[in-house]
Formats: sequence, structure tokens, C-alpha cells
Amino acid sequence: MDFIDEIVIKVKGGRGGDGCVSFRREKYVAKGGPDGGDGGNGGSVILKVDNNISTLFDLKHKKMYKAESGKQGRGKKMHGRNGKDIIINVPKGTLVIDYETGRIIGDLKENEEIFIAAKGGRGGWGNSHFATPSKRTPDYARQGTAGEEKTLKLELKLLADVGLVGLPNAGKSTLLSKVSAARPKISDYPFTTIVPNLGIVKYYDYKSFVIADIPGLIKGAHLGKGLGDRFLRHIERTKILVIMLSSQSADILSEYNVLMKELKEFGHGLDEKPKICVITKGDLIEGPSVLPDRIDGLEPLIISSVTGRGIKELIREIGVKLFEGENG
Ligand SMILES: Nc1nc2c(ncn2[C@@H]2O[C@H](COP(=O)(O)OP(=O)(O)OP(=O)(O)O)[C@@H](O)[C@H]2O)c(=O)[nH]1
Ligand SMILES: [Mg+2]
Repeated sequence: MDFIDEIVIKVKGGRGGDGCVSFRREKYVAKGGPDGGDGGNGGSVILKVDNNISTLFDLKHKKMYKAESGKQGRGKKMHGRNGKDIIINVPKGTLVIDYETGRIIGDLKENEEIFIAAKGGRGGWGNSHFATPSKRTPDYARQGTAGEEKTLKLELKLLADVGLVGLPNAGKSTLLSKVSAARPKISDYPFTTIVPNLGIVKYYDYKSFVIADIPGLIKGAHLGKGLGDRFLRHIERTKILVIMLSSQSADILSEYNVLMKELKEFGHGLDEKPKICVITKGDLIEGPSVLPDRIDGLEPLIISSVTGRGIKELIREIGVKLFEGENG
């Protein structure tokens, strides 16, 4: 899948059309009253959220978006046509950043939400606006103004309620496929997941939540090891994290510490989010258990995506954390 979550584009609104200088043609009158129409407005460049897309990939091949200019006004007070807008479809969760200042100027969170990236210029007034008792035949009109022009960085930060965090092979994608309709790639080798996947989990009472499955983290991810921390931005906006530790790990506690260190190094409060600790592959546990009964003060939940053990409890625990305190 072609997942792109950062892109720089230039946007430019169309120029406003110039106002027209024209005079009514009347018999026996050299110059009739002014009848120059206004120029049309320039088109704008508009970003619009489309829930059907999940990446900025489609924007990769075009760097400059220039909307159409407004047409000139004409005689008989005819308006020039407005320039057409350009609509750029973006995924939900797109942040709009002014490239020059680094400031966030837009955060697109809802389907069909729009953001005017570069407003078109205004059409100029035709000379019909400028007649006064002392100057009945003005021979000037206003020019259209230039459209806005900006360089924008678009950054996708997925919107999910829950983030799955774990080492490669911990069983993150398998869990996602078990609890949602998402069908991420699953395999017995590390770094099967190379881009984030989202899945919607139905909770009772018509409620639902979104889980984000991201590539596995390894020690030194913040230094660029593995896929690095490149995808951690996609769990920045989640409300809780599910920390997934394999029952087959030689040392579950130190694995947990590795994950926490990477989250902390990444910053943005990731290590401070409410957590649920999960031990995966519960079906593979043999003999007397040597699993830790506390991880960072939390009681781990043992699950198995194969037998279904602990899955309902996990969803329940997530739901309680997410919807706790809500009415209904
Ligand atoms: N026995 C057993 N195997 C599991 C379970 N969950 C996942 N697996 C297996 O573990 C392997 C890794 O699973 P994935 O879901 O791809 O792991 P991941 O955490 O998404 O891995 P990355 O995408 O590489 O980070 C696959 O072979 C799965 O079939 C489980 O509950 N029980
Ligand atoms: Mg995976």
C-alpha cells in the first residue's frame, strides 16, 4: 500500500478578473453612461476531507495547485465569470502547516470538512460603480487582486482512539483482524506491518472505537532502528495505548521497558497515555506460568487471538476506559 503521511505543496488562488471600462451606446450621444461590469473572483484552492482515502499518496505527483482566474467584466454591466475552485481531497487527520512559519493553520478532523488553502483574488469593479454627479463618464475600473499564494506542509496524523504498541511479531495485526473488519497482513516474520492500519471495533450500545495498528517498535527505534519512530505520530492522538507483549518473550518486563523507553524518547506525551498491558499468544503458554503478575503496577490481561481468550475482556476494558463517565 502506498502510504504517504507528509507532503509539501504549493497552492495559489486565481487572480480576480479586472473590471471593465465601457459606456452605453446610445443614439446621438457620444458617450453614454458607464456600463462596465465587474471582474469575476478568482477560484480558491480548497482542501476537503474524504473518508475514503487514508493516505496523502495521491498528492505525491503534483506539487503546484493553481486555481483558475476570474474573467474580465464586460459591457452592459456583465460580470466576468468566477474562476473555478480546485478541490484537493485529503484523508481525515490531515494537519495543514504553513511551511514558512511552521505554524499549524488547519486540522481536518471530520468527513467533508473543508479548509481554504489559498483564497482566490477579488474581481475588480467595473466603471459603472464610479459614476458621480460630477464625473458621469468615468474612464477607469479596478483591477482584480492577486490570489493568495502559500507553501503548505500537509501532515497526516491518524485519528484513532486506541493504539497498539509492541515489538514486531507481538500479534498486533492479528488482534486487529480478530476484533475488526480490517484485514492487515499477518506473518511470522518481524516488520510485516510497514504502514499503519485502522480498524473499527463495535462496542455495545451502538458505540464503536477505532484501533490503530502500527509497525513494531524495537530498541533504538527513536534512533531510526527498524522502521524507527516514524509511525508513532499516528498514535499521538489516541486516548489509550494497548501495550502488547508476547508470552513467548524471554523477558517480558524488559520488553515492556524497551517499549516505554521508545515512547518516552519520542515524546509528545506518548508514555503518559493511559495504558492496558496485554500478554499475547496465551494459547502458547505451557506448563506452570512464569508470567509477571504486575507490569508497571498494572495487571496484565492474557489474550489469545487464536482461541479468543481474553478478547472480550480486552474490548470491555478499552470501552470502559474510553466511555467511562459518559451518559447512556
Ligand atoms: N499461537 C498464536 N499465534 C499468534 C497469535 N497472535 C499472533 N500470532 C502469530 O504471530 C505472528 C505475528 O503476528 P502479527 O499479527 O503479524 O504480529 P505484529 O505484531 O503485527 O507484527 P509486526 O507487524 O511485524 O509488528 C503470526 O505468525 C501470527 O499468526 C496468538 O494469539 N496465538
Ligand atoms: Mg503487524
